[in-house]
Amino acid sequence: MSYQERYEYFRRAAEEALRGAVPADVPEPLRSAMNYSLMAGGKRLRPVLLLAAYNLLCEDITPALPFAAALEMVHTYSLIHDDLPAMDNDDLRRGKPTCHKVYGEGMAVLAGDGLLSLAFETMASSGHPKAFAALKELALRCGTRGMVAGQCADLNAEEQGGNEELLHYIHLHKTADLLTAPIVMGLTLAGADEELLSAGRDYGRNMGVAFQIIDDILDVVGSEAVLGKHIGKDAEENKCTWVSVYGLEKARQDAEKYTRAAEDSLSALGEKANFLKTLARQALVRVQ
Ligand code: GRG
Repeated sequence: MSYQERYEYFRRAAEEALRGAVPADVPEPLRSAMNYSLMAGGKRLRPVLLLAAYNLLCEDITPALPFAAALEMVHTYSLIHDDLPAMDNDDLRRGKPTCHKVYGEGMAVLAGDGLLSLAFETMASSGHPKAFAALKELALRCGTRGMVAGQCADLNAEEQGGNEELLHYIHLHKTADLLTAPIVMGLTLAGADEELLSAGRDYGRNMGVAFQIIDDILDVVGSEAVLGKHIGKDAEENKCTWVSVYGLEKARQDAEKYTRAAEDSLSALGEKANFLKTLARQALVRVQ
């Protein structure tokens, strides 16, 4: 299978796991609001990362699917809440009106809350023998010392101004934590040893930081039509980004540096790591 075919294989499997994941007895309009954002497309990068990491050790990816779905639920909740007027105040996401524009702010808050708790319900109901360890990894990475902490620093920086230390903290926690979780969860579910888990953590951290640097760059030079969201907002809102702290040129160089570190962290795996290495490279040259 080529890289593209493999990505599509994992993406489709995740898409299928998400279809019908919101239970039928969730009251309306909450159910529609959750499904609206969950099924709005996107790259499905986090589920793909989890399935690829799992697939390094296990052929049949079926047992990992509830965890792949859970990751996308958490990611979607974070996007819904991030788009609210109280945070980034965006009206466009994934090329569509944001959740609160369609369902109202109150319902968007609840749709995010609902997706977050449904993610943990989905993992807990999987019956996988390693479910508890995977669930704990996601709780730590998305919570108050992970993504939520990163978002807190991001909001604070708007008020207080940014600096290098804050910038690294934001990139590590707001973004890299939720890109490291899939790798560690996939490997954990597949029964990896500590050496492989440690390599996976290094890969996720470096790829995650590079991913956010590119996001910062795209907010300056990207295309709104391709990205499906407004650009130029970071500067408008005085955000602490790799571009605002280091400038565009160094941002490009550092994105390359972190991507190479991500690739290198998997070198002991040889050819088996080709998909994840290519994914990190593709993330570097992405336009959306
Ligand atoms: C509200 C707790 C809370 C956290 C929000 C996700 C997030 C943290 C903010 C969204 C804005 C942003 C730039 C986040 C950094 C992570 C990132 C680049 C998200 C976009 O992820 P993609 O590119 O999106 O994978 P798609 O739409 O493809 O899934």
